[in-house]
Amino acid sequence: MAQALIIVDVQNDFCEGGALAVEGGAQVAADLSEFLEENHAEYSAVVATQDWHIDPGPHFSDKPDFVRSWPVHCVAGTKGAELHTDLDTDHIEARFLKGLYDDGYSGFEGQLGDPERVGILEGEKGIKVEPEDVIPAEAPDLDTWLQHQGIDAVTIVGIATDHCVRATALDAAENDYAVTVISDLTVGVSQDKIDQTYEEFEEAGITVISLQDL
Ligand code: VGL
Repeated sequence: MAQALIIVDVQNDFCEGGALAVEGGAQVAADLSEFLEENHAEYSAVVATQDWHIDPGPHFSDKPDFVRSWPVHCVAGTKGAELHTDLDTDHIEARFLKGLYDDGYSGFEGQLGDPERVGILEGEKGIKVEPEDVIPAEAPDLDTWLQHQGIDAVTIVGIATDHCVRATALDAAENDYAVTVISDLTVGVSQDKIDQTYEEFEEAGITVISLQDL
């Protein structure tokens, strides 16, 4: 089996000090860097997803319920939308940007883009670059890209267990990948919803392991 590692939304805004901080987010970033150093060669591909909001409608709210509506976070092109500083990006070969104009919970809604090009293009051209300009019109979505690489199994880690990790893992199973989630390389928002998520994973045939099982 050709296996990809999908790192979901390990972004500044989802870690301590960010606009929608999930407790333990920065620790996941650091632990993932260590994990990548030791294990990157086990994966045919290592990719990351990023929440990349431009105008996501009711996903943003002044009175968020933290279930379906959220404080403003991961605005495309801002520091909060960048991958967390403690995450070593050396082995990440592709980024998938999602949620430009909607919730974008699942990485499978993401398209290949290069978020760091915003600043570079602005420097080169001396003009304001729209965040969506870093996603070419013909950019593949995550499923198309994985298929092109011959990937048939995915391991999913990142933030948040009960939202974007959940949606990405369920979509991966739906798209017939063999799916593994490494529980201690994820962190979530609400314990009730995390427990519910693990039940859904079991029903969907998703394997949940901890680092010790590796
Ligand atoms: C997420 C809440 C709102 C996530 C994204 O990445 O899990 N959670 N938007």
